Amino acid sequence: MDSSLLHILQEAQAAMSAATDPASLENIKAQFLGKSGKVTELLKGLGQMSVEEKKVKGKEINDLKVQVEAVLNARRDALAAQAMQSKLAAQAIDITKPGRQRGAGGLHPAMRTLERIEEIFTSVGFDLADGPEIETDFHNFTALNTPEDHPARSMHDTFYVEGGNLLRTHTSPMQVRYMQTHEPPIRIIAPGRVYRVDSDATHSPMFHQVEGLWIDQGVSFADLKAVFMDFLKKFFETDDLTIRFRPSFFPFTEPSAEIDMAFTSGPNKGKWLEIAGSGQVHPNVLRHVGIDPEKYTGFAFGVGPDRLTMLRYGINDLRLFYENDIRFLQQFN
Ligand code: 2NM
Repeated sequence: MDSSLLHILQEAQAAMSAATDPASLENIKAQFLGKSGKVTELLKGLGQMSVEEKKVKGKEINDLKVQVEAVLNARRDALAAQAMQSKLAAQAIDITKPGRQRGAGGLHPAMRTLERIEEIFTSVGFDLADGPEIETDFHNFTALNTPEDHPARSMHDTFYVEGGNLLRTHTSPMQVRYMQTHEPPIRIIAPGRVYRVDSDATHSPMFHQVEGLWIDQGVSFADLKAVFMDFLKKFFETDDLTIRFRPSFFPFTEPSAEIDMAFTSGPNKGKWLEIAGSGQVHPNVLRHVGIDPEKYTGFAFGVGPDRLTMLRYGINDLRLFYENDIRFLQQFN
């Protein structure tokens, strides 16, 4: 190759290998192969040459063009490979690093207890009752034989909402609704949230209740005792417990009793714990829901599952239930 052509080729090689990005490479390409690039100008010059000269020079210039193009393509490929390399490096992941832990959620202990109680009672033939948390005065009080002047109806004890309605203070209104729409025999439990104007270290304005109800011909306190004992034994997974009834008063039952429980072995042996309220459903309650008290009797009970949860898991402060401290909650996953 003619030394001036060789010089152009070397020039092109130097310029192209100095190019560090595709845009400047394309600029350099134009300087050699563009409309008025150095190689293009040489090709244009062929027009003035004799046929003999054209043959020789034409081939040489064409060889130059092919080689400049080869240099260009090699550099293009190198720059593209470089770009891909740095893109891969930037996106590299270290597969030896530990994965991100995705904590699986779990049920709140209060809910676990509710579900446990539901499971125990439904397994012996009780149905689940449901109902609204905003209730009418009738379903929460009147139908439950609670007089107009009863202190539970006061603003100090009950959250009233617009339209004369209220936040249910117990789960009994669910049972009232169930009795209004079903004929005996009735065997239900009604779990849920209830609300009272009460807030201190041991009281939360919202807490949980589970009430049970059995109405049929000839249902008695003996049945209540059997059903409740069976429940407690299943709940605490032991036969080593005993219960006692203490006379009490509720507007919706007569007679009424508090149910205490004690373990007959273990560290808490002999300590009596108040566990539930109970009683024979008051005839006035049955009349309010259209059940004949001459034909049917029944018992009802109400337990505080939050209390049972504390006993079962050894939790000593009710406030832990509502603070949602992740360290507390994770223990129940
Ligand atoms: C308790 C204690 C005693 C009760 C009564 C009724 C109903 F609807 F049948 F009248 N439901 N729950 C009841 C009875 C609840 O909770 C401490």
